[in-house]
Parts: sequence; C-alpha cells; structure tokens
Amino acid sequence: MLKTLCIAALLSLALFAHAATPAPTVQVQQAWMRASPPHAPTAAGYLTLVNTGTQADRLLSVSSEAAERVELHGSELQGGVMRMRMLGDGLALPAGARVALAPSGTHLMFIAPRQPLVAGQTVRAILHFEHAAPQVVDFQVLLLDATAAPSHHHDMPGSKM
Ligand SMILES: [Cu+2]
Repeated sequence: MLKTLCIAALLSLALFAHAATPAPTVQVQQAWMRASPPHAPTAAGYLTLVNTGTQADRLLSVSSEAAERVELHGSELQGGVMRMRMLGDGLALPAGARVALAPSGTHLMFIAPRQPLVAGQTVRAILHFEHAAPQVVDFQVLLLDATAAPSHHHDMPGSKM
C-alpha cells in the first residue's frame, strides 16, 4: 500500500516536472515558393516562424530532397541592387517573436532544384532548430505572378534569374 502511494507520488512529480518545462516550440505559418521554369538554378522559399516557447531558439539549417541543398539567405540593398548573403550561423528566433521570411528579405534558397516547381504542388523540407525538434514543412508552390511581391535578384555564380 505504502509502496503504491510512493510510486503514485513519484509519477505525479514526474508529470509535474514535465509540465513545468514545456518543450521549445516554433510554429511554421504560410510556407510558400514561387513556381519556377525548368532548369532554374535556384528557387526561394518563404515562411513565417513564430517562437511560442519561453526561450530563444535558432533556425540552424534546412534540408530537402527537392534540391541539391538549401541555404539560409539574407538580402540587403546595395547601390540600388538587392544582394543576398548566406546566414552562416542561422536565424535568431527570440522567445515570442514572429520572424517572417519574405521576398526582398530573409529567405530559404533551394539550390539546384531537382524538378521544376509547378504551381499547385508542394515542396517538402525539414527545418532544423537549435532547441526545437526538427519540423517537416510543405511549401505551397504558387504561380510566378501570383503575388505583387517585388522581384528578387540573386547575384550568385551561375545564377541567372
Ligand atoms: Cu537567395
């Protein structure tokens, strides 16, 4: 009887401890890409990340079987030309913050997509965070002129967009 009570107490303690330290959580919203012609050297992916956890997190990398590799890029205006740079140490996601990846800003760069991106399809990728568990995301492919978003030029070797 006493033993049973002890186990019950331990179990409830364990449950309480678990509830007191929620797992880091990052919500993914509005993941999309623009449809691209065959043999396009790159394709940009956009999404919004919301850190609903209580500690800062970081998007470290992205993997996808739809491209040779996926890089995290920032964009900045230099002499009237939008240039991008690789974010080597990832993207900071402060606790409670909503971080939008959008045209002319931070984006995911799918290098050498294995297939043309066709509107209506989805492109699957996996987001890897510093704390949160890896997360599978399906990017919705939209028509090239589906949004009024400004064009985004990439000055990468071999990239002619
Ligand atoms: Cu880029």
